Amino acid sequence: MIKNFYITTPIYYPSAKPHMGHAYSSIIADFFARFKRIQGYNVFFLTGTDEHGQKIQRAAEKKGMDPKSFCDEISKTFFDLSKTLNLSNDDFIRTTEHRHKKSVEKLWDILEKKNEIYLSKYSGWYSVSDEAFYSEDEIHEIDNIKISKISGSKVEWVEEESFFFKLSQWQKPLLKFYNDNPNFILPESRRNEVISFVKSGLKDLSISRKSFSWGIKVPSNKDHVIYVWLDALTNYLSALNYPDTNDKLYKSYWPATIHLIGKDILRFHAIYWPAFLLAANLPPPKRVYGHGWILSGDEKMSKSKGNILDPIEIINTYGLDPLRYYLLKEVSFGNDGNISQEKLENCINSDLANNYGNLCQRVIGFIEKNLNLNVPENYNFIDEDKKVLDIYKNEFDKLIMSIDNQNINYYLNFIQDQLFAANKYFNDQEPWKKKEDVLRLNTILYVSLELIRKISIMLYPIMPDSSLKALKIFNINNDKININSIKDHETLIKKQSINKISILFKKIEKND
Ligand code: ME8
Repeated sequence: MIKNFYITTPIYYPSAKPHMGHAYSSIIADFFARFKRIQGYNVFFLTGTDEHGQKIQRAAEKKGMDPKSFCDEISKTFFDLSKTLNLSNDDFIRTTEHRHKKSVEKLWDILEKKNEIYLSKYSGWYSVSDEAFYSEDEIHEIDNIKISKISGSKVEWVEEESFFFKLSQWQKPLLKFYNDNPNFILPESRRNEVISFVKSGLKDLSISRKSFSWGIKVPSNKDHVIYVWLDALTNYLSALNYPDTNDKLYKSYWPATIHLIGKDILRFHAIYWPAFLLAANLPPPKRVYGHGWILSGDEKMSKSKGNILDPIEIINTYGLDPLRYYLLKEVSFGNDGNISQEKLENCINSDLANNYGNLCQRVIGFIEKNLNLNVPENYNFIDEDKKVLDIYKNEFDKLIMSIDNQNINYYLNFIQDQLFAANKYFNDQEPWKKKEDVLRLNTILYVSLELIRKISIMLYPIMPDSSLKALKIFNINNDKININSIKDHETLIKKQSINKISILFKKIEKND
């Protein structure tokens, strides 16, 4: 069985510095990438920045900078954020790179040769903020300003010569593709939205602009720049060294396993992208998952709305791993989610400091005092022990399936339940009262150690640093983490020494 897994985030516009919404998509993608790695897959995880188009050109002009220097500056803040978030991405692509230009030009060339492109004139509405064309019925007027009903952003009238992609011809093949690949668009509600949009009819798509210059030139007509979405979507191929389809990366990882995106850019990924690829005779990605929005109050958190929670500030105050855990747990994945500093603090205190941190401290502290930091030398599991240990084996297939269906909340609920169960086990078994019964005492401690090991492995994709700190107890490092090993509960070698653990999460003092 081929065990390759290719996951991507959207490539972000470096029009302003990153915010929590960007951090959210990236952290989720990192979670899946890390999980699949510890499941033994070869993983390629891609993120980057989308640097061409009118939106960026205007943002640069506003700052009085040339677009390339402007992109260099802001793309770096996204690159730096990828480090701050501890992303395990294998590449960071910028669409101003030569390797990307080559790839876009080739794709254009193929589409042109296959007669999928023609020259005509575009007249209609365009949102620079979304870099999207909207039809008359997708527009309304508020206070004399024309606004997209879909995104709420301002639109302007565009009339210019343009190349078109024959999208209308792809309506039927796309519907067939959705039908043959029922899990191509997830969650299901988004799939239904897309299908009904496609069923309502597709118009040919304008894929070049003439009135500005910041972009990749159409190879056969240098007066035009390629529409930024055709340019941007191709990043998923450029990073695999397309057009060299014999390249090892391309061969191993295309078609992508999953493009993880926000629901705002579903149309581009679920309609235009597979249409371009089918037209170029390339296989479309296997899945596009459109997650919900991080809200601030009732509104989408966004640069243009100015209601941004700065991930860097939050990380400086609370640390990275708590933020990663909180975002994954708090938002019902696929839906919109409201986050707040107060709920983050409660989550740190209850789940992380009280449940996980405390379990590690208590068990290791007890073993330090009573067994001189050694794995017990004998044990004999009774039913109560097997009950807390076996659940990992019994639930394992469901856990893997939950990940493969992007059911993050199932996975997190399981961890929360098992943290609770492990603490309860240690309390109920009262090892401090069993000092006379050495076999029972040893068994309780052995089980507790195994539970810490299992839970810490499960937490690795969510909180890599904290998990590794905990796994140091057992000298398990990055390369040795294997999710399959949570099924096992006799992995610890008797009498082997274990390491102490420092405080994992500090409790937040609350005034009320
Ligand atoms: O759309 N909640 O870039 P972008 C959750 N360059 N996720 C959010 C979010 C929020 N409030 N705000 C942004 C673009 N995101 C294009 C993409 S891909 C070929 C080109 C996340 O900088 C979410 O993933 O506007 C959303 O789809 C993406 O950032 C948009 O980032």
